Amino acid sequence: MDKTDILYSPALQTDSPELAAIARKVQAQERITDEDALLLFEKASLPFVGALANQIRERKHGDTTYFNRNFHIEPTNVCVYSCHFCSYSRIYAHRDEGWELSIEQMMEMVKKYDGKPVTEVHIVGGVHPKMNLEFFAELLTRIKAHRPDLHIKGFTAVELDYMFRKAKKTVEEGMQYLHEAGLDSLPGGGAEIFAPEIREQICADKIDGEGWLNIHAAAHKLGMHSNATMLYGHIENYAHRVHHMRRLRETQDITGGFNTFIPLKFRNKENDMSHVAESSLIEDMKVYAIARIYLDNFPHIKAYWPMLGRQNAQLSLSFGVNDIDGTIDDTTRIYSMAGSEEQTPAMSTAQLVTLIKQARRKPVERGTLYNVIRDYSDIPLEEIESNPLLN
Ligand code: V47
Ligand code: SF4
Repeated sequence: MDKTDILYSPALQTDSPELAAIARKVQAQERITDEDALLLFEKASLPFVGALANQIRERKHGDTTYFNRNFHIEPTNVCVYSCHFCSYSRIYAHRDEGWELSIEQMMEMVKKYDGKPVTEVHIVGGVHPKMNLEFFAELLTRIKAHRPDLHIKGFTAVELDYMFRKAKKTVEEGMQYLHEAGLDSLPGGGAEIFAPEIREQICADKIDGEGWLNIHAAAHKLGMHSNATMLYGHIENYAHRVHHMRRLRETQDITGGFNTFIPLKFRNKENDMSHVAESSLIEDMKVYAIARIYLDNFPHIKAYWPMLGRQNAQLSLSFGVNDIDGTIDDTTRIYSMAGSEEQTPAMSTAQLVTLIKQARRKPVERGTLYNVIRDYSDIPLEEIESNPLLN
């Protein structure tokens, strides 16, 4: 082998034969096992996993880093569930602290973006006992009638499970109904950690891990795509993280419908788990890198910058990440309430493009399904800033 091969790089030098074997597997584009992933969490250094993840990212995407232009609608923060990590929901009994938007109010939000070059609306919120399947189907129909080109990515499996059960529909029937009303794809929320022993302690009353996977598989069967998240850095251990990713990888082998994996760092402000310390930046970067190495059948790994902060999101591009979500304005409250770096998350296209270019990557605006909308590499910053269709 040529001495310039990545296997000879200082980052990959190790005394551990097991780690060296994992590096060779990655080099040979072979799938790593659960034991390998566990070993990476336990024993590998950050440079080691970073070098491997970076190689995979480069192989899959070259220098392209994706972002999209979207806006969020959060119909309510009232929720029948009581996940201990959640800083966002207000239980139904305390409705006065919560908000509930009417269809008219949500349509006003959609209309605010008339003429603006957003391609996606992301709809996600608490599980309100009165906002039922018909209510959301009407919302979807109204949005599509107003703006047919807007991709609607909406509702976590947690919200869908509640809606379908209340409407006495099977998962397949409920999904078909919403899809026909205009739902295009599903976001990745609600996955948390699939392992029952952890789920019981952090979010006992909502849909379990297998139910979550089942809802996504049903969407995939209809030709819809979806994302997957993992809430990490609280009371789970490495084996729980590997189990979570294994169930995703197995499901993806069957359906092929997942687009993106989004690790979500647990933030500890103003929730029942405030006593749990947050993970270190080194741990965060290891999670991105190991996810990139293990999830060989997931096309994309996304860093959700409002949660991680823009500085660390930029750093994550060196640890396997090839997508940094979008130009969110002030329409999302979930993260600022949980103590994320970004109290009022908002970034213009020019700012996102700058962030990606500083990392020496190619900024590409994508649609929800990773169709290329525009390559920003050669567009001067002044032109982006002065053209409302670009910024
Ligand atoms: O499922 C709640 C998480 C998720 C906290 O698919 C918390 O493109 C950290 O899934 N600390 C919802 N995380 C958000 C979500 C998402 C976000 C952006 C893009 C996409 C996508 C999906 O937020 C919940 C939960 O895991 N969350 N509280 C907290 N204290
Ligand atoms: Fe409700 Fe979602 Fe918060 Fe859980 S994480 S309490 S389901 S809003």
